[in-house]
Amino acid sequence: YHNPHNKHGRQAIVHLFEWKWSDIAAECERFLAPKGYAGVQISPPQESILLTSPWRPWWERYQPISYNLCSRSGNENELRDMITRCNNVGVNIYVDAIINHMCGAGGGEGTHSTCGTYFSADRKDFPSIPYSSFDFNEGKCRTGSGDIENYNDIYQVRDCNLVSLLDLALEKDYVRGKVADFMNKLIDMGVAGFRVDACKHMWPGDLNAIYGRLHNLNTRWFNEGSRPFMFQEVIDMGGEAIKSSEYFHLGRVTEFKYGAKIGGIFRKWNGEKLSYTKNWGEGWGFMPDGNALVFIDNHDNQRGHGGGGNAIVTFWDARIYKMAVAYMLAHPYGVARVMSSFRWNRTDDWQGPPSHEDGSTKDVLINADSTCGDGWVCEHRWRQITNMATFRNVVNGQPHSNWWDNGNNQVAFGRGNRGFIVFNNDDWQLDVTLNTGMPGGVYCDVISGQKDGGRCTGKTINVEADGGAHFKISNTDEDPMVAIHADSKL
Ligand code: LM2
Ligand code: CA
Repeated sequence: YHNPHNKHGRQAIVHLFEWKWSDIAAECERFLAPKGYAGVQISPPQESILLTSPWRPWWERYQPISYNLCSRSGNENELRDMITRCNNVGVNIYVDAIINHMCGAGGGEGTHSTCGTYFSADRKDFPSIPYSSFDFNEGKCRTGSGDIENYNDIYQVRDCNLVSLLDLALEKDYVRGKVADFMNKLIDMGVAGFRVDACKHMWPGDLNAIYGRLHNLNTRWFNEGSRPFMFQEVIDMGGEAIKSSEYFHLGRVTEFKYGAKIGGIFRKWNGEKLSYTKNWGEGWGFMPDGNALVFIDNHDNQRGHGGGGNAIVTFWDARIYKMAVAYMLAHPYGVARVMSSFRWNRTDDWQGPPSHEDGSTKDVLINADSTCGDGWVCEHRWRQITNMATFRNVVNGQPHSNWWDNGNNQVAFGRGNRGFIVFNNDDWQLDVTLNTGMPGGVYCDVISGQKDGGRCTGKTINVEADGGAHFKISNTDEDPMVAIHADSKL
């Protein structure tokens, strides 16, 4: 459950938040495979409630109505086509699975769902699965409101409603069976694993029972006996009764401390300095490397939901964001996930994806310069980020090496003899000769440009025969960092 089953030595996962299946299929073929992204986290594919006040929020997809594969991103045929096409070019698909709950208690009744399936939140009746009131935790929850009121009480957190979302009784064999059927259908279609939503709110024992019922991955694309990759969303910033370590044996776990800490460091808040990251990773009290799924921001905390607070950096802070993502992709700790967002009006944290008048999601527009338009940000296509995803592939398996810092916010480190990166987040120039550990030669900096048919479109770096190289990075550069790797050698 801990292995992402990456193909062709590819390493980074990208979350194509709210993208339609047809756009993801095209992106796998035209961009992700050629650029070397390993996989895609997709938005929840099951049918969800359809909300109109506020208008079609992104979070309606976190309120399931049925397990029909019919969502705002497309129908079952489109989903199947996308999974097939992505797998055919070696890009894995990971499904965001909402199995803790159904829609909110106040969701009403009727056919206001993404494919028109009838449900009644009032009677806890979801006939297309079917779930009835017996399949929910109401009887078990001991709070007055029926909602989670105290995060220090593990029984409330797991048996009461999270923000009123109807909480499933996952200890019931029947419910486990329905959840496993839903996930197995996706596995049989060819997905490589799941981002499991809201794991803090589910008992590890229940998850263990459900995972145990899952099929092996489809042998059309994966080795015989491959178990699905599970990465479990547990927001553990420390200080709560439930710890991410309770989920380690079940799969990987989202390391929320990573983005919160790195945001504070690049913002230079509270005296934080980049030089303090010499022992980044477990040395910072993060979970064991083999358990961690890391990211700079996610779809929740980029807009103030979930964990992390306002230290989190996002595409809105583009300059330090690119540095933070580059740091993550250069560093060996964890399985890394890159965020790919849509723009929203920042006072409206609920706003859904770019859409037409009728609420249908817009296609992702690709501009001539390969950036995106129509409200799609496509951070994963930003040159600096794409090229660092390649860097991660090139240095895979190499140790963190040749660390240097100036005691402040200028640092550098390498990955064995395969890559080297230098950051200047101080308010003055960086001008220093460093041991890169790389073979001598002329390298192309993959931040300011890249190798393009034997030529370099950005800065070039001369590495001497002894591995030494001189770096000069102005604090006013568009991107105050330089990165070179074995495949950027001219
Ligand atoms: C998650 N992880 O544990 C997701 O990453 C997160 O995006 C989900 O919350 C949450 N769990 C439940 O799956 C989002 C969003 C909430 C939203 C819920 C349900 O962050 O704001 O709650 O989805 O759509 C909304 C309203 C809330 C209301 C609830 C039910 O914001 O006020 O509660 O719907 O109607 C009365
Ligand atoms: Ca629960």
